[in-house]
Amino acid sequence: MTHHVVLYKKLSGPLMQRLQAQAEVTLIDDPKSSNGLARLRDALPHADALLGASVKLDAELLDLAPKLKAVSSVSVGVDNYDIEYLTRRGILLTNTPDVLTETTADTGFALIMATARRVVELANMVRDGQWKQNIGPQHFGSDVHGKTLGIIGMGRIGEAVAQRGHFGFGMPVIYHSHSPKPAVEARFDARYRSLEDLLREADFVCLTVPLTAETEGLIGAEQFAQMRPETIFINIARGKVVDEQALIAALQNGQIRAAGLDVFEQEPVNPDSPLLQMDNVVATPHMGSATHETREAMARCAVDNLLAALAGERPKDLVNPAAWNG
Ligand code: 8YV
Repeated sequence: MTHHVVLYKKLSGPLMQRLQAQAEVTLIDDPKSSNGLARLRDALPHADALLGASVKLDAELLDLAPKLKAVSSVSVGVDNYDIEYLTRRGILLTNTPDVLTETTADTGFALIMATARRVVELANMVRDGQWKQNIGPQHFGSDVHGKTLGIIGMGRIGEAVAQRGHFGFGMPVIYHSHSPKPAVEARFDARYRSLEDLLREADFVCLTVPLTAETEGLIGAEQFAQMRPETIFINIARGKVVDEQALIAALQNGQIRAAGLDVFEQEPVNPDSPLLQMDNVVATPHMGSATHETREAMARCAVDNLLAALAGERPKDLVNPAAWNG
């Protein structure tokens, strides 16, 4: 039997050919446009499997897909999926957890460095022909080496950020997570802290938690008030983990020094957002895993997961094992 796969994210030529050799493939390459969404809805009744990312697949949409057996996400985050609904229907959900860890942690440190040393602001000054004399205190940034790195969320990406801080920049590492992680403490000389204590102590606060009902709005006005005026806030998790209006106020009131943000409550971020008007904010377009190598590795992993599921095999990166009845 030939399976019908609906793609809502483009694949490279070799991966597309590999998939087309084993399934009938429909590509919706602009699922967020009204036309693309309409074409996705039209394709769902025939779909045995979906592959893509960055589109919310809720129950209303998936009710249109009675044949669906698997959803393969090209992401580590699974906040775009109703996992209970998928599991109830016996639909396998897979993601791409390991292949993007190092690249996303690199992005975290890119934001730490760019924000602390004011790289974007000063590079723009040079580009704009405004470098007229030796730079002075009004242009100075903050040191990164030796400063205290506070990581909220100690999963794969949090550990990779800790590794960079400890071994690369000689930073004392403190962290907050569901529970203490002795192995992480041994590897990086890291210390567990309550969220409040971490916010009070860290020079850099780096968010790496997944977006869940528990973490949505985790960092709001109360948490920013616990930080120090010299604290730099980094978000490589999800925008909705942060109360964005509280972040804007904290930056405007000098409660924190600066912010490096790769994710936002609404993406793409509103061009009129006050966050984009502040020199002490480095804003990037959800580029955490966005390198040629890593995105191809993610897509390859997603195709592997999807083909395994369609072949009746347990996929490597199964998010909802309760849906597996193999
Ligand atoms: C995006 C990410 O998924 O993996 C995640 O959870 O946030 C990113 O890698 C990616 O932009 C979609 O391919």
